[in-house]
Amino acid sequence: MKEKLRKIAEEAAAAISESGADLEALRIKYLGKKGELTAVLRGMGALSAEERPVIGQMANEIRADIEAKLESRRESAAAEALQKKLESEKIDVTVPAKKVSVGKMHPISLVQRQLEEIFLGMGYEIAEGPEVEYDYYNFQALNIPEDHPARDTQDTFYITDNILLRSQTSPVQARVMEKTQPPIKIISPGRVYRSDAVDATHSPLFHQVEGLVVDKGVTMGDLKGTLESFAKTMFGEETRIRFRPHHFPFTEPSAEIDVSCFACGGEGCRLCKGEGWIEILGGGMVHPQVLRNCGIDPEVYSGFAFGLGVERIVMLKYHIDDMRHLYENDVRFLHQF
Ligand code: 2NM
Repeated sequence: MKEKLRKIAEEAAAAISESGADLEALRIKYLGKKGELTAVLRGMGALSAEERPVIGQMANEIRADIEAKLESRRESAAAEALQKKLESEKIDVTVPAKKVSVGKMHPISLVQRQLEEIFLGMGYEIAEGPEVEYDYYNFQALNIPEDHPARDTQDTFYITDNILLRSQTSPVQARVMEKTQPPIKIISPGRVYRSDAVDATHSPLFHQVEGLVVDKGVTMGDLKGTLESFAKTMFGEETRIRFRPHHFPFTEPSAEIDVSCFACGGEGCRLCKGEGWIEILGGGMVHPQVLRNCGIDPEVYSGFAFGLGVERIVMLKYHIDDMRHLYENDVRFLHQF
């Protein structure tokens, strides 16, 4: 019997130390209810009174030994598994991080924001409206008669007879005047559309910022002061402005407005084509008929309005000679701003 126990102990030790051993299966094999050691203990009834305690003690020691070996192997297996996991999941925190590539603002957006900031700083609010507009707001309300050349299908994208893509942002201002009584002080930045062929200075889609102030006692002097202040902030303190008489259907009187060339200071250079002045704005006093169309009494209120093309400012500011660069979205171009 001792021999048998010794053999079990040896076998068990060998099996447990084997790499990849199924420890739970071995526990059942040797120590389980139907295990080999249990079988030996069951047979103890046949032993003599002297042998029984000796064999009993030996069996208990072997059981304890097998248990200890199993436990120790379990621990080392767990440690090994952990080590493996740590090895396989190791990260090198010193590896240089992947460069996050951050996009850039498009130069049109950049200049539009800058324009917005300047006018917000002067107390204007930003007004927005639909790009798909009624003929009424785009033309009729603004005193642009049926036979005006601006209405030609050559110039305007019509959706139906009375719905079109807005050709200016002034319809936004007509809408604001229609639903608000003065004082009104807004700018309306946004996309506008004209049926123009693409070339270095034209695009069927471009951007405008228009301004409108309506209140009691608003004069052309207010318009001049406003635009002078704007020009100095936008192009530098030394900038001067110049009004030249012009005609717009929605303003009377109307003017085209130049700024002194910010490249040469007025001497005449390539940028201003030797003129010393650069045309960037149109404006004037809101036509009384436009106020009336929008439910504002021109006997009580007066207003000024102005407008500019964002692309033109972008091109002047960044010395871009072809408008197409602004829409092709070549990242090598866009990256420069
Ligand atoms: C310009 C030039 C002149 C203008 C007029 C109006 C409105 F709605 F009040 F009648 N908004 N914008 C205007 C006047 C725009 O852009 C060159």
